[in-house]
Amino acid sequence: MSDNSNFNPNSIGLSSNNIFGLPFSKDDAALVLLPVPWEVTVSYRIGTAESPYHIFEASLQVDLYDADKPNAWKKGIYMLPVDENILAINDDLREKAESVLTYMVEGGIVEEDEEQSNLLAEVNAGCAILCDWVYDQTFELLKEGKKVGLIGGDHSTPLGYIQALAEFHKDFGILQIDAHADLRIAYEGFNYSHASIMYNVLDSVPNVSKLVQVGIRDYCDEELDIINESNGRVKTFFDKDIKKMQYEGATWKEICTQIVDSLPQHIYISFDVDGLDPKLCPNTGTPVPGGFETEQLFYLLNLIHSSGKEIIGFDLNEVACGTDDGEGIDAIVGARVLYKLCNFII
Ligand SMILES: [Mn+2]
Repeated sequence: MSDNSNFNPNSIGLSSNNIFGLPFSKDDAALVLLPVPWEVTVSYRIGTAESPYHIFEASLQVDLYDADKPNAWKKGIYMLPVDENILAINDDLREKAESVLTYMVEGGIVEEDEEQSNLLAEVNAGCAILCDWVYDQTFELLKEGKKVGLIGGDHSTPLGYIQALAEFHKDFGILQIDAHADLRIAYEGFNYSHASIMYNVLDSVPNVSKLVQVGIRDYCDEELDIINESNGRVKTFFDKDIKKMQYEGATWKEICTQIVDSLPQHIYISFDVDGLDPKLCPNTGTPVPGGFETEQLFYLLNLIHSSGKEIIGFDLNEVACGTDDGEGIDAIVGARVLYKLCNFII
């Protein structure tokens, strides 16, 4: 156990400490954060693999006092070091995926080209290995009795974590904050695409009895069919419909109550930062106009908490900075969203 008797929560966040400047070790933290520096299948703009570094940096500026959960941090939050080996595999596979994407964008048919087919197969195999790695890492932490948060990386990263949670929970729901439905089947040929995460979850984790999507404003016909044919397993609060309810006089409390009522007792939160208004995440991979203010979603988290339902895990994904030094609003917003998620899970 680390000796935290000299820690002053009112003073500057020390970079020699861990995330949010907190002095905990892995052993004495109730919540462990797993960084997954991965963006192999990103389809538009890169940068999110670096976000664990940038969020860590920005987290040192977050004041520890959280009016919603003033003492939560005292239970201990600890972020594991970024695994450099995973980052190196990401860099290698990212180049290969880019070759396949360029070939496709130029009109090539991957299946008809041996070199591109081999590259695609290699990318898919590497993404399967990443999924297994995330499963192993998070399974071990859950077995130790830790709460776990995952920091992406792109939105493909939490699949292994959600599969590991299913070993501990017979029935749980996912609250997905996102601009995108992410229900595509093997988007662009990538089995583990960021745009396929929720399809893969529904397909491989029967324990997920409900997927509640909030803020969705970019989706295709195929995804709409999956929602409509899900027999209620998927409930989507489209951004357009939320705004319409508000324009016609519904309060945010009424809308959030509908969202919370749609969720089962145990809830996993998959927070894609692009669910927010893009002014708050201008460098994310696939920004879409519309979305939410942070405070609106913090209100939703408060309502979940006061409903007596339990948040059993979360991921924060698709934060990207656009600059090597991580300056700008993206990491600042990412760190604050992360802190709020941390405080509501412990
Ligand atoms: Mn998204």
